[in-house]
Amino acid sequence: LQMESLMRRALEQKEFELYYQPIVHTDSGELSSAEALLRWNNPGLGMVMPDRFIPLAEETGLITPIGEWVLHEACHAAMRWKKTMGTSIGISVNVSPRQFRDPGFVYTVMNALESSGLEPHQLELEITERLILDNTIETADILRQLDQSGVRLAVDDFGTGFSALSYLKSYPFDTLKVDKSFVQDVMKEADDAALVRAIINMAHSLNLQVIAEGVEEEAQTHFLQREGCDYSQGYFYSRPLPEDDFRSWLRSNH
Ligand code: G
Ligand code: G
Ligand code: MN
Ligand code: NA
Repeated sequence: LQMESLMRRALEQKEFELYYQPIVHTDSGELSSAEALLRWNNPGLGMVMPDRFIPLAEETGLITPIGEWVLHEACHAAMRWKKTMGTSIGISVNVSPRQFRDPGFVYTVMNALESSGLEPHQLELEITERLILDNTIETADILRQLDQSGVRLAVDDFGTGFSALSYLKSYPFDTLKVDKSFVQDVMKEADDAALVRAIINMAHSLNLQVIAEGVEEEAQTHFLQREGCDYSQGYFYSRPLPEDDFRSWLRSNH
């Protein structure tokens, strides 16, 4: 209960902050985009990680205004980088189920794009399988509206849900993010290597791009290069960073 009342005031107290984690081309290691990851700096609680407060934000409905702030902040950050560094960097934003189902969600996305000036294809929304597999008409309709606006759509944590693979055929996704639990053991477990290889091949035959998450070791990058994985993300390249540190990372990697 205390956490809930603190969260209610967190937006106006400006206690939320976005960290950014690079997503690179697997072949070259060059930056492609960044995933925005939410942090809550509360004077009493310290730095709170999203696993601890997103579930409560979902239950209370606070995820709607918080998610709106995240979308605006992320789109504006991508425009700042474009203006100061001259390079176009895509931005990925996590969307949780309750936020996605809010009647104003599509409008909120369009509004974040318009007020920042970011082009729709520079924004990728990450959605979990859990949400997709609800399989309602509303889900299909919202995904279609987002797709038609030019925004990119990614399946997050792919492989950890109850994958009814048929949704990949009927819904307008652009990207699969292979869950880190598979990537972490590709050099140790033949089964995980086989699964990652199969996911990459399946994705490519469906015209989807693949991002490997949780890449921590150089050997994993060689495996992913051999298997033709398009993009990679993980501590091997960089941890999620506050914006200033992300900019420094950008400067030293260009
Ligand atoms: O680094 P990490 O601890 O940031 O993220 C933990 C989890 O929180 C991930 O599953 C991630 O998808 C989720 N998450 C991070 N930022 C956001 C956000 O802005 N919105 C939502 N809905 N989930 C987020
Ligand atoms: O669920 P989602 O994929 O959005 O969340 C990404 C989560 O993975 C965040 O908590 C982020 O901090 C974490 N993460 C990013 N790179 C790595 C990595 O290389 N290893 C591990 N263990 N976690 C990572
Ligand atoms: Mn994600
Ligand atoms: Na993920």
